[in-house]
Amino acid sequence: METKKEFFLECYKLGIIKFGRFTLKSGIESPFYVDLRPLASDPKILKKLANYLLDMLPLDNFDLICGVPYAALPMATAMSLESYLPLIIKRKEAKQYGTKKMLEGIFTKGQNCLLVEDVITSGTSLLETIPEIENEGISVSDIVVVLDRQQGGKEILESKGFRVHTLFTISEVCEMLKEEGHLTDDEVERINDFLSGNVVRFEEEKRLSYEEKLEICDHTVAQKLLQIALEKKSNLIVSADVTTTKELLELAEKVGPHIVALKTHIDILLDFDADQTILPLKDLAQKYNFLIMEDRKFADIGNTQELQFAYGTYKISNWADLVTAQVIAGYESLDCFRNVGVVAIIGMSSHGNLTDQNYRDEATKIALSHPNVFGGVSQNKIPNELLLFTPGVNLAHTGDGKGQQYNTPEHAFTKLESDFIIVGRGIYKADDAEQSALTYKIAGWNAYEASL
Ligand code: S5P
Repeated sequence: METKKEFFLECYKLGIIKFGRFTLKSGIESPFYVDLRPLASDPKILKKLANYLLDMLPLDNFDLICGVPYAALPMATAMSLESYLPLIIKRKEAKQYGTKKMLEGIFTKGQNCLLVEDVITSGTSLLETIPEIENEGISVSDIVVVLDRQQGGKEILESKGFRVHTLFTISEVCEMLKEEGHLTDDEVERINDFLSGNVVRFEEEKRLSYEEKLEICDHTVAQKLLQIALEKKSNLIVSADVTTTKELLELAEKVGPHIVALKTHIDILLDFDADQTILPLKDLAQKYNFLIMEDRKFADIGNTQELQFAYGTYKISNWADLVTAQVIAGYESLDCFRNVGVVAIIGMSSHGNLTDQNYRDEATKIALSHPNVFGGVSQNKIPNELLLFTPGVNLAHTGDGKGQQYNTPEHAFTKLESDFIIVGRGIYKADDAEQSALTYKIAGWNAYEASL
């Protein structure tokens, strides 16, 4: 014979209880979350559940059975099928037309109805439901509940004269899960704390510092960027979206001392020339100790990207330390980026972009697993194993009228736990680009320190 515990563990496998940190409807933070609806999707379990519930009850007392909508409806139906107790259905809202009835089915005044509820917390929803049934001339004496969250509901109903039969209590369930190794002592303690009415404090997961990131990010380019960040006390990348070599080099000269990397869109230069553009840029990178990040956002099949990376006018593979790449063409499309670090485009900053949660999740999986990738561009948090680059940063504007959306350095470091901010027009369009770079550098570093 299966024990009650074995039965519960079968139910648990359907995902009916989750542990972690949840905000309840009331705004209270709870260390667990219960949703018994999945039980109805497993017919064998639902049937067993019905029999467990029926076994606890003085069945002769009841003429009818009714579930509190919606989660308990399939439970009450299954119990009716197993016991031949006639089912009535309680509406959530009265019908707008016709009879305006709250109860559907066949019943007569004076009958006694067994009420079925999936979870009882404070008891409020039962206290609202019972009068609606009683208004139809039907009496309620007993309530059967699958799980008691032990937050006072059972006691309130009992004090009003109802008999409340519960199959499981949350403490009993936690005990069983602890015995099976699904919960740690700490978690059980926190749950008990919560159940005794205390506000539970969740340990905030701390963002990682650059020193800590150095321990876990082993790509050589990631290591270099992190070391430069620590040496210069900077997390600033300037986006040099200028159209002539002269402007590019002048900007690099001005902002070089304050940045970890200079980001280029090399194909917007009107006068690109490997000797005139790249050689002096490389010298400045060495002089001021920054890396060169070509924001090419590759987005093609591996073979084409390989050609775009190493051939053509720009021969990016000859000079870039890191490049950006979409991951839309899949894992193998990234194999061609040898000898550089790749920053994957996971989420974009522009209004109406298509990088929704599902896309970002899939892109993150590729970024995490590909050895050439050490970071991601995103407007959302990404896993600690990757360095997060956040563009769309501007202290003076919230947008550019062309779809770009801006946030502050505080937002990037505190909300997104970003590692590097990318600033374009906020710096190269400023009257004094050097001064502006310094402003963003200080704002970025202060925001990073504040976020630790
Ligand atoms: O989602 C993105 C990704 C990138 S790399 N949003 C972006 O704005 N970028 C780049 O960051 C963009 O191509 C530009 O070079 C820079 C932002 O420039 P700004 O002038 O708007 O600061």
